[in-house]
Parts: sequence; C-alpha cells; structure tokens
Amino acid sequence: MRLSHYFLPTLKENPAEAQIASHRLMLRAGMVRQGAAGIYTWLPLGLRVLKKIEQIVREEQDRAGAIEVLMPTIQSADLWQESGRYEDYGKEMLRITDRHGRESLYGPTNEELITDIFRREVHSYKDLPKNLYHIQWKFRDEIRPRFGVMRGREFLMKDAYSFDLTAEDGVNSYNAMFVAYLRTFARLGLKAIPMRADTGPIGGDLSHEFLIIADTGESEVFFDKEFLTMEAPVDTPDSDAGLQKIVDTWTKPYAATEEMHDADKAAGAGELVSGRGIEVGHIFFFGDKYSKPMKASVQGPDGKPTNVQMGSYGIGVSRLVGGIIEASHDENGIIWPESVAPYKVGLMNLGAKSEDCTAACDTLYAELQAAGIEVLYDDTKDGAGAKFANMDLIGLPWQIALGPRGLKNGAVELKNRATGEKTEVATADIVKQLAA
Ligand code: 5CA
Repeated sequence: MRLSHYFLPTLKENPAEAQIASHRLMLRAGMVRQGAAGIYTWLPLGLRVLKKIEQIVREEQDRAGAIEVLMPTIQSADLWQESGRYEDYGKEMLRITDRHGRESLYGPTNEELITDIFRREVHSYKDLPKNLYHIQWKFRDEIRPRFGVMRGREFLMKDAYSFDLTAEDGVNSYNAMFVAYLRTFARLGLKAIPMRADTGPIGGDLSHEFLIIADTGESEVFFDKEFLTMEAPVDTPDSDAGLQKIVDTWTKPYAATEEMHDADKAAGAGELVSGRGIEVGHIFFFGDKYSKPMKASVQGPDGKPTNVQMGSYGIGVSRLVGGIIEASHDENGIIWPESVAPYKVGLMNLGAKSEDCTAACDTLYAELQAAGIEVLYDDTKDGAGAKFANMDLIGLPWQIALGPRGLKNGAVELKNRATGEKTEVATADIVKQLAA
C-alpha cells in the first residue's frame, strides 16, 4: 500500500481523552475514532489488525473442532424470557422495540439464541458433541465505557458454545477450549494467565478467565512469579510442536496458580506476586442452566430425552487489539508482534525529491509485493524525521529506509522495531532476507 493513497490520519499530539497507552496509541496511529461513548469506527490500519486477530482466533477454534456460524446482532426478547435472563440482565442490555411493538435486544452474548438453534435441529445423542462459534459484534451498555476499545459498549467477541450428552463429556469440551485459548494467545504474542473465576451473569460452576498482566488492567490477580520471567512467545513458529511446547510450559506454573487461586492461600505463598490483569478471554461450563428451561434435549442411548450439557467460551477480539498494545509498546509507539502487524514492512523513501531514489524505491516496493510481503510504502514528500517517527508510532516489525546515500552504496537500512537494531543490507538481498 502506498501511503499517499492510504487513509492513515496519525496525530502528533497525545489526545487529552486517552488515559492509557493503548488508547492513546490507537488514536495517534490512526487506528480508530470514537463515534459515540464506547462505540468506534475502525480505520484501515486498525481494521487490518482486528482482522488478523480474528483470523488467528478462527484458526484455533477450527483446529479444536469448533464450527463457525454467524448469528445476528439483534435478538428477540422471547428467548431471553424463556431462560429467565431478560429481567436479570439489567441495564447493560440494550432493549429495542420495533415498529410492530415487538421487543428485541442487541445481543450482549448468545447462549439463548444458540440453544434455540440447537434444540430445533439436533435430536439425537449421536450428533454430539457439537461446538458452534461465531465472531460477531456485541453490545453492552456499560455504565463506564473507558480505555478505548478495552471496555467498549459495542465490541467484537468470539463466542463458542459446546453441547454434550454428559457432564464428563462437557468438561472434555471445556478442556479442549482451554488448550485452544493457550495456543491462541501464544500465537498473538501474549502471556495470558488462566485463572479460576466467578461465573457472573453467564452462570454455572466451572469457569476460567485468561488475563494478560498490565498495570492498566481492571482485575487484581495473584500469580506464580515464574510467569514474569517466562519468555513472551512472540513470533512463535506456527508449528504444532512449537505451540505444544508453549502449552506444556504454561500449564506447569498454571497448575501452581490454580492451587492457590484464592487470596487467603495466596497471602501465605511466598512465590506468588500480585498484579493487575486485562481479561482477554473467559470460559464457562454451566451444564443444563439453559438447556433445562429452554428444553434443549436429545434422545440418549437409553431412548430417553436428556438435557444437553453446555459451556460457553468468549474471547474479546476488539479488546485484544488494545491488550496487545498494552503488552507491547515503548515511548515512541506500538511494537506489533509479526502475527498481527497490519503490515510486516514499512518502506521509506528518504529521497522523494530525487527521481533516481524514487525509481529505486518503487522497484523495491514492487519486488516486496511480488514476494508476497505485506508492505506499507511511505512515498510521501514528508521529511525523513517525520517518516521515521511515523513508522515507530505505527509499529510495523521491520522498517526499510532508502535514501540517496544508500542508493549510491547499493544498500538499504533495515531496522527491527522491537530491538531497535539497525543493519545495512545490500538492496539486492533485502527481499530474500525479509521473505525468509
Ligand atoms: N457468553 C460468555 C462467553 S462466550 C461471555 O459473554 N463471556 S464474557 O462476558 O466474559 O465476555 C467474553 C469476553 O469478551 C471477555 O473475556 C472480554 O475479553 C470481552 N468483553 C466483555 N465485555 C467487554 C467490553 N465491554 N468491551 C470489550 N470487550 C469486552
């Protein structure tokens, strides 16, 4: 993409309304703009990151055997009356009345709707287990939307719903999602800690939150200090063996944390430290909480109708954009893990006034594209200082600078955004090096 053709409204100054780094940087890097309290437009750069996160979440759900559907944002109030949650959910639910006076709502979550679909279509235990998920916008009329996309009113969530015949099978489905979450967050370059959690308005008695540690998090957590020294799995090779190693490492200190999840025990345990966490995922097993009142049953092996055992599994896809920035930035801007970076490479023409330099940059841009490398090409007439600052702000993993001096030497300057390391690379070799 040529920057001169793009829509990237970056800001030089810190916006006054932003209290935390991710909110500030998302506004400054031209990723989002607020439409109304807690409701955002995703601008091109932000949208690319959102889509990449969504795709990693999708791949790991698919890998775990979940099947994608797409449910609507607007739901009928009837189903929520059946489950008993219509009144219980309270003011967070945005209620809508249509022209015929029918009560509807903008879905804050989808247990009722998916249970309705399931009970209409599935009638035999032979069709179990099933896990259906979708990635769809939700609305919760949060009393204090804040921190940009971290606590929005409209937000993108992946929610999966499992259906099993027995509680034992249901817990197996729960565990499969647990592992899928560890893999997902590892691929996103995050250290996400699973913690025992309250079930809140979703209900049930087995639940884990997945938290990333950041000072700006909203939950207080106690965790094994081994987590702090563990290497963040940035740029994890997307291989089964590589990911399995991460899952294994994480389940070890996780087991220790699990033992001591309540504060009483945590207070006596020297190895535990306290910190603040951002909840990026939450999983629940709640048995027949919805299947019973909504009569979602299948015929069991004994021929008798049996209420299905259900769980639900959420990931805050739009919250993750902010969460990843909280976990990975410096004073100059964002540092994207390669897996979710909006572009892998930023190419800067530092001699935009010279025809030769522009021709060389144009050629390099075409070669990078031909090699399938995602590249944002700063072909504008801005000065070098402004170009460097902008690239650091938007946080692409690799920066290539080509100016008149490099042109003479047949070399470009390659900078690694995460380490700051700069190297001279022969122009002839750069595409091969970045494609590797
Ligand atoms: N039905 C269950 C699981 S599918 C559910 O709704 N769980 S939840 O309430 O915990 O939400 C799932 C995830 O959505 C949370 O872990 C969080 O990452 C994200 N989320 C929840 N509320 C917001 C919000 N106001 N803004 C941004 N993300 C949110």
